Amino acid sequence: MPIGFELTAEQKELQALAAKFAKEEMAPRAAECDKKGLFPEDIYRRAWELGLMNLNVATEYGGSGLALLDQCIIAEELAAACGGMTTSILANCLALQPINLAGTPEQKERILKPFCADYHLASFGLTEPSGGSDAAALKTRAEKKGDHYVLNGQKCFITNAPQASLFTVFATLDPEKRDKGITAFIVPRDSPGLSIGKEEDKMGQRASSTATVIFEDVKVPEQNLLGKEGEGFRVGMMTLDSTRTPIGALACGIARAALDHAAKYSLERTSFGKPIAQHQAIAAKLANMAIELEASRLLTWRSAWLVDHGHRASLESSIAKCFSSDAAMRICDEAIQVFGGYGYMKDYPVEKYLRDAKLCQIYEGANEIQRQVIAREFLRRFA
Ligand code: COS
Repeated sequence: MPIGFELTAEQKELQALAAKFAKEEMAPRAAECDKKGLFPEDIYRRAWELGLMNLNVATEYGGSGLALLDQCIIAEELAAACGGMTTSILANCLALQPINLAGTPEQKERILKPFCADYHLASFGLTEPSGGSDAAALKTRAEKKGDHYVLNGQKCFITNAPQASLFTVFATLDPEKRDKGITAFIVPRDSPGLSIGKEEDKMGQRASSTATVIFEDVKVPEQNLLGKEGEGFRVGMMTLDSTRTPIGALACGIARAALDHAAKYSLERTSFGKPIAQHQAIAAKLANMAIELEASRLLTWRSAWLVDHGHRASLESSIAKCFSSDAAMRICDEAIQVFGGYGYMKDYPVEKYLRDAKLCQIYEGANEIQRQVIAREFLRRFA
């Protein structure tokens, strides 16, 4: 198949739909939600109504059934309006991907169908207070007791946890076995013993909610085991292989918004008798920002293309996520610099972009972990 960069008519339609929703409904609320740490549930419900929420769930189960490239196109448009809202909208894709990958047809019918038929949020429970990077060392315990499992432990920094009605949870049947003991479960919010702990007060992405989830003797019926016992780590890693790429796209959206604002400002603001865009120092900054954004988008789209064409893309998804989020930080930083003192003030949106972009370097695997994955995958070629 030839390589091409022309979007199809359907992709252009999706892009236009996401851009319109982002511009007309998300953007006007972004500053207030950021300032007050509000969770705009009406916006998330509207995203669901428009088919912009359960993007990766097959249409037969009520999702949008979109390819990863389509998801990336949407993620960039939404994130150009608000990174935090986009994280909350995309969190369902992360939480539901383990079910897409390892769920039986019966589980998909029973769980995904009613979930997607109405507005619901789901959360992905992997990270724990003792650490998120060494995922194989997680401590949440699962014990088999007759026809069910009992979960005990805590998950932290869980996106949308306070509002979620469904959790995909990773727990260990035997910590000695590290990754081979980890097992994935589907856990409804109303399971006795499941409670939501402290909600975090974050630096950025404040329109999304983040909280601890506590499991105290939570009974999970056998029917909610995802895949087989001991397969959870692989399911988790395969999930992240496809969900890290849209984080690259989310970072592109934030960076694009920062660059657009900086470019417009540089044409309006004058110093030494001309627009600052005509000073080489500023023009070079804008050029570097544009170069980095273009490279980020290309890496993201290529990674998505690989996944859509059935290739394992652990290397490429880590590269896309890592490069795009690092680039977004540099682009947002330079956008503030172009604005000078005004960029540091909350009257302009660029300081928010920097705070929002920061999280992209941390969640879905810190960039230090991405570099570890990249080095390992790359070195494998020489072993
Ligand atoms: N796809 C399929 N299988 C994978 C895989 C992938 N992407 N990554 C690892 N595996 C398999 C390995 O092949 C290995 O299986 P075998 O023993 O049968 O060969 C097994 O899983 C263990 O893998 P590995 O030895 O690489 O595990 P490590 O403990 O060294 O951990 C990292 C690897 C660091 C990559 C993992 O812990 C990680 O990604 N951590 C970050 C977690 C994260 O992103 N958290 C954020 C949560 S969402 S906000």
